Amino acid sequence: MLFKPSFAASTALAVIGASLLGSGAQAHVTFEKSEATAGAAQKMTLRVPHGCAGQPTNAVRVTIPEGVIDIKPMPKAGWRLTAATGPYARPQHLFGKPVAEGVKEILWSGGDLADAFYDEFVFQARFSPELAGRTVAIPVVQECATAKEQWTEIAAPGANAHDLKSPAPTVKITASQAGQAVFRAGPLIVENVWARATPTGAKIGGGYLTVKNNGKEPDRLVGFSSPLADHGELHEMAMTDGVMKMREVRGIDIAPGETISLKPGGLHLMFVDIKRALTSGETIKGRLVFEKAGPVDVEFSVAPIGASRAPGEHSHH
Ligand SMILES: [Cu+2]
Repeated sequence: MLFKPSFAASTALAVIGASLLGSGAQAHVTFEKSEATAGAAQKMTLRVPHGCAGQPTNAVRVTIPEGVIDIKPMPKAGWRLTAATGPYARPQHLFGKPVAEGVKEILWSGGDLADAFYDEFVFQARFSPELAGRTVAIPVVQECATAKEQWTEIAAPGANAHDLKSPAPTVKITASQAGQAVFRAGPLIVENVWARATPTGAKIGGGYLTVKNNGKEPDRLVGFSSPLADHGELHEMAMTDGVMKMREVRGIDIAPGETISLKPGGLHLMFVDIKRALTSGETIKGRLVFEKAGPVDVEFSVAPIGASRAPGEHSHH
């Protein structure tokens, strides 16, 4: 007489499981949302759809990668929560202040999540603006009595994560405002980084941005390079023989509290001897070098040929 009800119960569970997990036959550990915004606090919900080879899950261990800061895991009834901290490979910034260390691992342990059940593990995270445009993998390990499920495989750049057997859950980081990422070097904030598309056969291209100096000391932009150009130069526009022409300058000073704008018709970056045309819609890498703040890697959003402002930037009234 007990057989029938228990059979019915397990069938009902299977149906619940199927509706929660969709059609994936071998569901992976994933985040509920596949995208996150750079720079802002994000709620990250990790979905655990099954145990390890039939065993219940007793612990969930999450490794926090570089550039992911301001971590606050959510406590969970029936689980012990610990967060291990450590130094960052390079300093991050939070609310304009440098942060040298933070949570590197979250561990929910001492729980008992049956293989047939589903649960969610939640934490707050903030993704560095430098991660904008990238897909970040966050490795997770499920620990059971005598087995583990290691969701730690990370696709090589450009490779397809779908080919992995146990992929780390990923989240694609989108830029914070108007499609533009924010880059930081010490007290300097570099924004609105863009370039103009170039006609076929062109040897040079223009790059533009704004730099704000939030520090107390003056700094100076002294160098620019890009893998797409033989070399980079800093240029200004100046009157030569009654004609406005561009010419190279040694450096561009940024006083404390000042914001300088590099824009068409004024100060600008020059991609010199480009290896191919810059194409509207693409993102290209570059590096700025400041006298005090040092090098900072940036990404240029490429606007159409002859554009006067960055992609997504609105005109000011
Ligand atoms: Cu120029």
